[in-house]
Amino acid sequence: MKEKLEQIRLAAQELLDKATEPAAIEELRVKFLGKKGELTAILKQMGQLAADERPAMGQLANTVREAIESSIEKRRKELTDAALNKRLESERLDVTLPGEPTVRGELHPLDKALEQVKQIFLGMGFDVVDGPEVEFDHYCFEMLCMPKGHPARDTQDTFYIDDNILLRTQTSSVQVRTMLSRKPPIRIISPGRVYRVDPVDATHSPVFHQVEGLVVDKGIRMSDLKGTLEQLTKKLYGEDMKVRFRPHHFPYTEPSAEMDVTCFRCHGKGCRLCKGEGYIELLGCGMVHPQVLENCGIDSTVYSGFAFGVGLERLTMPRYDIDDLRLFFENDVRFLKQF
Ligand code: 2NL
Repeated sequence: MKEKLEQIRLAAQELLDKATEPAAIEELRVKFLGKKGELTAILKQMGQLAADERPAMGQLANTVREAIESSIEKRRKELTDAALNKRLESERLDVTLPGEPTVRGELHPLDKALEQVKQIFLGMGFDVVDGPEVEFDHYCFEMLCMPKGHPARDTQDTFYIDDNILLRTQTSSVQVRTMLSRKPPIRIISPGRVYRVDPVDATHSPVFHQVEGLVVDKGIRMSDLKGTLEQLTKKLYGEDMKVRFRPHHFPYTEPSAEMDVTCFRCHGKGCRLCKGEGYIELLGCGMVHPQVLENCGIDSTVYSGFAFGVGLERLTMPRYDIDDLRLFFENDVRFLKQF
């Protein structure tokens, strides 16, 4: 029996050394140590032994069982380690290889210009306010003294969703919404995308960007309007820039004006760009019409205000010497890289 046990131990070791799969090892365990296994079979024969031989043989059988068990565990671990190493090897990453360079983009020139405009107005205590591009006719036209059929609507034709909903033609609608929801003093600018029915050419686009500004408080006067817009001009284009105001008409301001700035090309001497004037038209502005204040629930006998509107493209083009509006929207990197 002693020899038999020794044989089993050797046989188990030999088979284990040959095993290369976890499944084979499990098979082996059953074959030797299982209920119907070889070692178990031997143990069952212990009864036939003389009583004084049993303890020593029992101990030997246990030693053999433990030896096989620990060999199985050892082999199992060897196999899983080998499998892991193989996987690590095949999935090895060379972290010293040069990476794929990420091409870093830049802000669009319009975004850069807008950021600058925002900073200028934030510095003067204005809030930046946002609003919907799909807007009610009511906020875009009616509240601004342009009822249906008003001739001013012809020059600001837009895309209608239905009779009362449209793509906004100016961000005045945001200012109206603000006057309805806040109490004076109000100091805001409302930049954003606006829409007009205009065929595309070098100076027109059905989609462009506008920055409107609005101040409402007690005692706001034309001089506040002029000072604010002069400040904007000097901060944007340089301290030597001059502004001038010409009378104009908008249904929502009274009086209304257009503001010109020193010609960017000739610096005031007169050239082809400014048609000898020395000035270039930049924006429209005026004192908020008392009726607009009243429409928004603001007492026009107590409060007054000024407002202006300017195209962001128009504001940006002379700064970077861009002569065609379409360049902004074509997203040609050769153009975009220049700023
Ligand atoms: C332009 C210039 C302008 C305004 C916009 C405005 C807004 C409110 C009340 C009164 Cl809530 N005015 N905005 C004022 C003057 C000019 O835009 O050329 N528009 C066609």
